[in-house]
Amino acid sequence: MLLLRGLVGGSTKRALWTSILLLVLVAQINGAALNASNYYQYQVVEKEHGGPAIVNILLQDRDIMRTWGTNLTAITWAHAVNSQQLLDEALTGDIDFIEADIVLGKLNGEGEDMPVMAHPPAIISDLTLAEFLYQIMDFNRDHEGQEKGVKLDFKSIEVFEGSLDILDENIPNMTYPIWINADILSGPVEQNKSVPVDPDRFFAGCMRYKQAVLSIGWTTNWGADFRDGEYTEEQCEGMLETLSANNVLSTGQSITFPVRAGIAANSEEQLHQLVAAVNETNESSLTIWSSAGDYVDVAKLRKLIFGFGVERVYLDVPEELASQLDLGNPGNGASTLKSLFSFGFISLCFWAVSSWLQRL
Ligand SMILES: *[C@@H]1O[C@H](CO)[C@@H](O)[C@H](O)[C@H]1NC(C)=O
Ligand SMILES: *[C@@H]1O[C@H](CO)[C@@H](O)[C@H](O)[C@H]1NC(C)=O
Ligand SMILES: *[C@@H]1O[C@H](CO)[C@@H](O)[C@H](O)[C@H]1NC(C)=O
Ligand SMILES: *[C@@H]1O[C@H](CO)[C@@H](O)[C@H](O)[C@H]1NC(C)=O
Ligand SMILES: *[C@@H]1O[C@H](CO)[C@@H](O)[C@H](O)[C@H]1NC(C)=O
Ligand SMILES: CC(=O)N[C@H]1CO[C@H](CO)[C@@H](O)[C@@H]1O
Repeated sequence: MLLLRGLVGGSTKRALWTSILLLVLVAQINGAALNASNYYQYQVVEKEHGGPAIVNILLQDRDIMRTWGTNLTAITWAHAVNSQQLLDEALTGDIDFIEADIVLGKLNGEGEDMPVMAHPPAIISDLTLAEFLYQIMDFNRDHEGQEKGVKLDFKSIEVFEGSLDILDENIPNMTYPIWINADILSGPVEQNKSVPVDPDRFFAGCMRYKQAVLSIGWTTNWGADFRDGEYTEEQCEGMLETLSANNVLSTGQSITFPVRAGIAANSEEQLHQLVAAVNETNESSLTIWSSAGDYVDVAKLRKLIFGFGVERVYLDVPEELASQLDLGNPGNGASTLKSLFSFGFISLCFWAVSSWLQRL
């Protein structure tokens, strides 16, 4: 202070003090802006393979915390892992979750019908469900901290019920995420080609796997030539009705709704209502999936994802769509404001203060 007094005098001194005061104020505002954003939240833990910074969340009801992150869209998927070769690739690859389909069919086309890994109309596979689960468990045992999650998509109620013995043996031993998926209701667009999995029988079977996430959706009819079509209010209400009729909302099991990207993009309001309704009693999320070649309104889908937030949306879509979504760039709105505050505010204020000083 003494030094300052000796060096400057008169109006220059007053201007300097005002600018120091302003700078202190600016630094404080800037700090508060950083705190108000989720900036710190994303900086707590680095993901193992160098993905975005993340924090711990609980994916199952055991006391196992994992660093999957609050950014659920950053979780990576191997989709339709329905053969030995694809399973080998998925296990050695740098992905978090293995998704596969199960039908009642034949191993290598021979012998009795049993649960095998295949997507209809295929009913022949070189991989049975039992072997599939065994190999993943074996891998996960040897790769602590890099375990892969499993999502099983059961294509009929017959194959689900025929798999219960295998699931009984395996699921209690799983120390990693397990999702059980089925399309339990007829959905968009006027889908009437495939028969949904009977919801009552499906939930009855699922009740014994408290640690499993229930992934429950609608059958869909969509593709490259579709533009209109949405998850209707009736379809979402139907989902709520079957959930409450089967007491699913009182069990504490986590729920995710798998929705097809192109259709979900048109259904923002209904999906918000659905998730909010389930949220009253239980945790729920969306899993956005897409088939290669599906028409998707990318702008609308981005809006949907940022509307729910990346901490509530899993994203299992082809790479092309994922890159079009450009989720690293939230675009206009709150997030832009956030980064403007975080990184641009100080320099903006320096500029303001210095131009003000020049006018004195
Ligand atoms: C920001 O949050 C941290 C931790 O909650 C707190 O210690 C710090 O004082 C806050 N800073 C400001 C400028 O509010
Ligand atoms: C599951 O764990 C039990 C007890 O440790 C063991 O006896 C059983 O063989 C395991 N099952 C599988 C499929 O690994
Ligand atoms: C399925 O839906 C289409 C289009 O609405 C309709 O033309 C067809 O008759 C329906 N088929 C059955 C079996 O209901
Ligand atoms: C879900 O419920 C919690 C607690 O009741 C609430 O804080 C949160 O805002 C709800 N989220 C949505 C998306 O409705
Ligand atoms: C979430 O993950 C996606 C995909 O990895 C990434 O592009 C995006 O930047 C992440 N967002 C946040 C807020 O971390
Ligand atoms: C994860 C979660 O919120 N679970 C709750 C689901 O609903 C039941 C009944 O209201 C609660 O007991 C669980 O804690």
